[in-house]
Amino acid sequence: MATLRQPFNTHLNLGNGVLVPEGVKVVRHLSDMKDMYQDQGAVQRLLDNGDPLIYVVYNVEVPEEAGELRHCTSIVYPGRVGNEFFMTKGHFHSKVGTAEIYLTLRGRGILLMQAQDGRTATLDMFPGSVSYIPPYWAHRSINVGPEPLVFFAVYPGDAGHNYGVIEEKGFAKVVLAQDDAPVVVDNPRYVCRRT
Ligand code: S6P
Ligand code: ZN
Repeated sequence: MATLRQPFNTHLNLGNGVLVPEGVKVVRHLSDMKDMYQDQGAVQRLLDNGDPLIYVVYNVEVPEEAGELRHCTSIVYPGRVGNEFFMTKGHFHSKVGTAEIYLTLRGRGILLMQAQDGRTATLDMFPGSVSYIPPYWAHRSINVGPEPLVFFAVYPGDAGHNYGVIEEKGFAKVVLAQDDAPVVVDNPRYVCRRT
């Protein structure tokens, strides 16, 4: 029989998303994902001016094993690279047939998803939205508002993360600011080929 582990609480600050204990913190600056943005001139200007913080993830320490439920909060800061909103890198799960739930606590976002055949979908993220990402969809969170976008996520312990496909091909859509409002448009740099 598997080892019986002790139940435990984590405190989630519903205002800013910070967990206590903090768990494993992942920090992403623009330099960690600079090739993912459209406007490389804007990327360079921001890098020259100090490499902005784009997002932070606080991961509760749970084994990455079948039967477990990994959970974490993500905080995507407000800002733009040119006219493209700050966003997460985005990924498929390594075990691609695993789902995920996002509960948004603060801010406004767009959850951009893409299936392996290139189909895309979006959901609005707002305080109280519970977004279901079914199996087989890559997912990226985009902050389209003026304050931090904060959301809590739960996913299977053995899901894993596959960043390679998105790093190589991008998403078929990008979210840009037009007169300050977010618009979802075709990505001119999308590498159109099946995974
Ligand atoms: C994990 C879940 C989120 C993201 C986080 C950062 O499966 O989808 O916790 O990891 O929002 O995004 P990314 O694409 O850099 O992992
Ligand atoms: Zn995920």
